[in-house]
Amino acid sequence: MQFKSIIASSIIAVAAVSAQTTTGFPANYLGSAAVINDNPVGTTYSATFDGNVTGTITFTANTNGTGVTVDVALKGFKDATGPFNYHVHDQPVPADGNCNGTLAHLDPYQRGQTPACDKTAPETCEVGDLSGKHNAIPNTNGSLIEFHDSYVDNYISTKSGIGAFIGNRSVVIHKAGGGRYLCANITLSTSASNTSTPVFQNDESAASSFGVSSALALGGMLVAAVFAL
Ligand SMILES: [Cu+2]
Repeated sequence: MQFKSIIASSIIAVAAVSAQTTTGFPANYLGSAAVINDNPVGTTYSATFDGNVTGTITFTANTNGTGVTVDVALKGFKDATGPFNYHVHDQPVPADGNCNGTLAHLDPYQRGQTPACDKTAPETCEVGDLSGKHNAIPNTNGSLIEFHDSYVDNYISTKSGIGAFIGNRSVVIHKAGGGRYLCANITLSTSASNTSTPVFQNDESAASSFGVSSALALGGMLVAAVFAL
């Protein structure tokens, strides 16, 4: 209940209500990230890579509305040196594909990149710092790797209109040293079915969305089976 009122209010209100240590953080740091507990259930966003890395990162709101499950299924990384950090960045990829156009990490609480994210206190990390809060993609030493990961992140959100919203932004994968390696837009895959202004989706389009993400995750082997459903 308290979080709902925080979310509905401005970011200034978050800073005022949150009481935590800000030692070592920038002076304008607004404090720990709120757990988002009213994500629209059934909403899925995804970022699909189709180049030197192929695959998808899928963001699905949990069924109780709290937190977002992130499924990472990526393959490639032969032509670059890791470990590869990856983040949600503030802006989508511009038309020219230049990853620099995605600007900085998603960081609605203005904590910045220093000090480094502490996995044991993810609420104090940049909201978009997925590899910092969870796992980086390991170095490949020039060989092909497939990276799979799945985790819940309580601070990113599929609810539009708040700072933690990940839709219409992008994921950037970085090389060792921080240079931008690849980027992909985060786009809506499946709409919520229980929003206050319902958007009805027919079964066919829902099945198509499901088919695309599943097929990518399973190496394209289940396309026929899914569409047969
Ligand atoms: Cu980044």
